[in-house]
Amino acid sequence: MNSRLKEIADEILTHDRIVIVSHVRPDGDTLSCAYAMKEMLKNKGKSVLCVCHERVSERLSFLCDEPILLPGEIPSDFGQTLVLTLDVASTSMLGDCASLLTGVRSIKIDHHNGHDAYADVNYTEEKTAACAEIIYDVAEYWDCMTDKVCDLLYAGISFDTGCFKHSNVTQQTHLKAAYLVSRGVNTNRINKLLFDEKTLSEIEGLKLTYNLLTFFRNGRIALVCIDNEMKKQYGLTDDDLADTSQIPIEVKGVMLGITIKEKSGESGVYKISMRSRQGVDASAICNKLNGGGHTCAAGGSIKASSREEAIQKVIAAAGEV
Ligand SMILES: [Mn+2]
Repeated sequence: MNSRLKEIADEILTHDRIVIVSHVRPDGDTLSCAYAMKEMLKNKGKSVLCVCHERVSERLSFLCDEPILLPGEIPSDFGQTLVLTLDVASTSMLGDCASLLTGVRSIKIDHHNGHDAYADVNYTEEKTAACAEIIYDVAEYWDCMTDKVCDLLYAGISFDTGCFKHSNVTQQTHLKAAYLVSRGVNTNRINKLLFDEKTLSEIEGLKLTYNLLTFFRNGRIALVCIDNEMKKQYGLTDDDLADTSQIPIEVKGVMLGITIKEKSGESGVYKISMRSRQGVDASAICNKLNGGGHTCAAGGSIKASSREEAIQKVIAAAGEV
């Protein structure tokens, strides 16, 4: 572990009351990091709360030993002296948790491209596949690898690598996972819960996604766009559609896979998720669409008056890059 991360880890331990923040639409990495960090700090006698802009989906709730708090639910007398954000690339990814950073010491630990230095201390490892890999280093440094911490770190790493399939996987990723497996992590159980078990309505969401696949630029771009009317028509929630981002890029020959979903309750706002093959920088395209992320996986958000307009805007941005 490098000396800068050691310094940050040392500083965290100087605080006794800590709020850990996960990013909006909390995923398996941000949650695993938060709950592993909470476990370690609790074992060191600290008071810790895990907080997020919104609730955790049912699928990922197995990662949380107690429900995540919304920012407004932090007891007014908690008296945190540190806010620690894990896997949160930018202010917009903090959502309503952004206000928690005013008037209190803040540390950001992350692994996304781009440098939104919204905290007092900003630590980013861009080449690291999962934020959980960074928290792994902290756990090792603190000598805090309990069974529970090992389970959570494995889940975070597996989640952000698509079960070790994405191009972000490195030798380090496997070495860290191998150690966690040697400690007895039930990889089969965790990976099943993360990737394989789907509800019937999630299957309906996948069916709709496959049906809506459209191709641009001689089949090099595959796109799916789902608006609120469609969600209503098919009785689908956002959770039912959470696993669809990977589908367009699965088509052979596609270099850029795009999913666009109108935000529930915010008509006219479209969230974009992109996956790309080598040579296509998804984060550069998403930078043009009020977002960012990794080279091969990124996201953004636009306003459009119709589904067609949303598609047109996104394809135009992709064309520029
Ligand atoms: Mn992550």
